[in-house]
Amino acid sequence: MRYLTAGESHGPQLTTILEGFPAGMPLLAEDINEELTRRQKGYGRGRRMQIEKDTVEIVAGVRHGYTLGSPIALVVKNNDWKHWTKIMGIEPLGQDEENEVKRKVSRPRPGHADLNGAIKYGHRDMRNVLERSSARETTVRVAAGAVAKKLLSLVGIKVASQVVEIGGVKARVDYSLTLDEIKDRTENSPVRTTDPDAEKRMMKAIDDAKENGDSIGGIVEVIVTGMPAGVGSYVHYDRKLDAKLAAAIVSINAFKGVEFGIGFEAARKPGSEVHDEIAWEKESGYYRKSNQLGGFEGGMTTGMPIIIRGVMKPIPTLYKPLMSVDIETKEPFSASIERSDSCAVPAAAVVAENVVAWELANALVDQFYSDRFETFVEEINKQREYAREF
Ligand code: EPS
Repeated sequence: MRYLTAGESHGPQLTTILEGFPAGMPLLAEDINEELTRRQKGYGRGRRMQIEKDTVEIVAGVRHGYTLGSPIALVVKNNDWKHWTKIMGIEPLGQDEENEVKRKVSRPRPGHADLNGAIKYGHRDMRNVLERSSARETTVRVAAGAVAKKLLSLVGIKVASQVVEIGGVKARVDYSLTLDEIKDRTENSPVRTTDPDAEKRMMKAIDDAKENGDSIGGIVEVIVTGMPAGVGSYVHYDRKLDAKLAAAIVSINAFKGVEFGIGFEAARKPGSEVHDEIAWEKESGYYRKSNQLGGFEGGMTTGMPIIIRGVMKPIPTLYKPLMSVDIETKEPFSASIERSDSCAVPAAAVVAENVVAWELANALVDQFYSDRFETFVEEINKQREYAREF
């Protein structure tokens, strides 16, 4: 499967086209809207989220509630567009209009794509860069992921996430919680954590950052249960599923690193304390006695829960100015902005869930391909049976 997205942050709409879903899969706009709403929540977002009420329009590939096997096209309108029709207009500007267009950006923000993007594409107005590099784009990545998540749910695969750290405040992560318990707790937490004590301290850290005109980052964890064993491959670098997931996580705006299971902690432990012992029982087949490797060995799923963590740096658009250089005058200046999020880690957890869902659905469709959804499901169930008895 593949998908592309298009759209500028303050342009008329965001668009995505998804290709490769089998025909006959049930799909409703509300499956997607649920994820879009989840992404918009979260303590620490700025004023833009009060303007947008993201809802999807399915404009191709679905008829009477089922996928057709043709490309699926999704559109999310930007409510903020009405304030930007002149600045972000599609048509060429008249001679006298050029000076009128405000919000030309010649001052790159440290940590953003602004300066490098301007150098690469030759944009003297860095708005041409920031409009597309904005994390607004994650809206349609979530929409695409929501369709993938629907596919996963129909074959018994569940995806959840939790925020495990914000601005240096660590949550106590309880691995005895079921996936449904994690979902319940995080849906009711403004910072999407399962630890009520850390929740208060995380919110305080966000308040402090906001008061200081600063921003803070954090760590999100995605947990997936129900993936059959043996998905992905060890035979080539570009078929390793954990590698694809790592790329998907780091491709989310502001994400800088990724870990599976105990992750970087593996560097500090001997092999006997890292690797998960293998066992078998009649009911469930092979399993691991622990899950330190987070569901992957050799680029393939083990059938154990997948556990991935991603680290998000603090958002670089700061009220507190950092020094930079104006590209017109080459003079130093201290950057100031009009609006920003002080923390988007809770929203990023939802984005992470959905980009992970895409990669997993993609891997399943790759491996158990059928043009018809019904036979695709049968193939996956056969694989589960086969792996159990193997
Ligand atoms: C973003 C800047 C802010 C965020 C935006 C991402 O937007 P604006 O410049 O309009 O204030 O609100 O996030 C979203 C709009 C969103 O939907 O998540 C940026 O520069 O990355």
